[in-house]
Amino acid sequence: MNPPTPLFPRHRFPPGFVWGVAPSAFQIEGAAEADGKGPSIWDDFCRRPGAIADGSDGRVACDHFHRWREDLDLIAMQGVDAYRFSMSWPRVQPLGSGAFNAAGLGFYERLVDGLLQRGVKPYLTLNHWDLPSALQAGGGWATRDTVHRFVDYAAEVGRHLGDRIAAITTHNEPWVIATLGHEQGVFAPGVKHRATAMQVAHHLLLSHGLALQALRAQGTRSRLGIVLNLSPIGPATDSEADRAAARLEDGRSVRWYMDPLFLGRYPQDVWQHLGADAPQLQTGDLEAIATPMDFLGINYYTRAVVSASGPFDVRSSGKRITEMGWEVHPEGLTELLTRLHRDWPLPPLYVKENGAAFQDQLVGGRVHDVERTDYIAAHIAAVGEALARGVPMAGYMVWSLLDNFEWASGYAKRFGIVHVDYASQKRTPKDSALWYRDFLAYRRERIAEPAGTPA
Ligand code: IFM
Repeated sequence: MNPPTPLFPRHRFPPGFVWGVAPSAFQIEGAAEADGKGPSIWDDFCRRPGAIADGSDGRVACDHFHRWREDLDLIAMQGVDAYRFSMSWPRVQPLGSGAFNAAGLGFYERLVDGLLQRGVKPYLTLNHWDLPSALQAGGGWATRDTVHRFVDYAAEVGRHLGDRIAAITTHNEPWVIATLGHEQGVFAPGVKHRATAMQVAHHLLLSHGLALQALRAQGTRSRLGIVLNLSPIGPATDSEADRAAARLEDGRSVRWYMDPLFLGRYPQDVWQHLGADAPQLQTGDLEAIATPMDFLGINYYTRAVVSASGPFDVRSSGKRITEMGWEVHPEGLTELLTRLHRDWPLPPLYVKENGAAFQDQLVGGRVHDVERTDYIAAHIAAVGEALARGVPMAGYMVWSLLDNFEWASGYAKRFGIVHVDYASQKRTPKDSALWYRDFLAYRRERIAEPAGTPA
């Protein structure tokens, strides 16, 4: 007998609410050197001994570069409105400056046209971390030159695809690039230097604002925005030390990004805390960063609990913990969305990533991933709750369509709603994929019902 599946969340979602699925280029494409693609900092980082838990890399990944038609059929079968994917910058501009690669751009043109033919809206991310290695050799995101290279890249992509893309995200999770990549050094490019990390964060935000201006100057029809990974951050205890530590962490990971994007300034308390590690700004930077957006994307996986005395043991919460060691805490998503709506003047909000890694068993052609299905159902309900509280939610996307390369964790952590057998590249929709498909079909039926029918 199959395990029980969770009920469909019965919250009201507005007409036009966008349901989707998302992966990113480096995590699924493979074909690391095909058709003139240049290397990225993640190709380089994977070669560092010990950088990736299972010693793997993105050379083949899910071989999506060759199997994209099959993958688009899977997406269409899910019945989603939108597919969020990222473009590999070194695939379309191998050195990150100078000549663009027609073959690389052609791949994404075929992908976008294939989505549109299947009735799925393309949601493109320009930077999901795989910076061209040649730019890193010149200093990468720590240099102002990379800001201008990114704006040129964004403008070229806009010229090729701006007429067919529903939404363009500049950067995915700038906090991860700055903090994990340049302060903790656990992600590419593996730098450990706080002042560099803060300069990187500033350049990412600046390049976002300038890219929006360049795309708007072209008259793009795409909606424009950025995607931040945010969590509600609370103290482990009520002590003043824990509360101060939580405030600072909130400042560094939430307000450091939200304040300049929506208020045109950096948070004073964090700036003071950074001292000499605060970034160098030029006149006009803050105005550029605060260029109005059409949407804000949020990636949510868990809450953060901060203790002044060291890492907090999430297992003490008694909640389910995912394979990433992250506590399952859907209430935190409602809390986060409500707080964002309260504290900043926001455009429509999307959850652009939400999902979980669990240990899956493929048995008899099925994966009964009850925990992942429960996780997704509970987080969709949390978005519904935020809507009921007046938060302008416009969409929700599951991370991820396919099992894929989970960065420093390699292939051991599986986030997909579709199982991938990496040896054969066979795709098998898990029970969570079937549940999500049925939920979306049920939603469409409800929308077709006469107004006034109880949800
Ligand atoms: O796989 C990542 C993704 O690339 C960015 N957001 C978090 C996901 C899970 O760790």
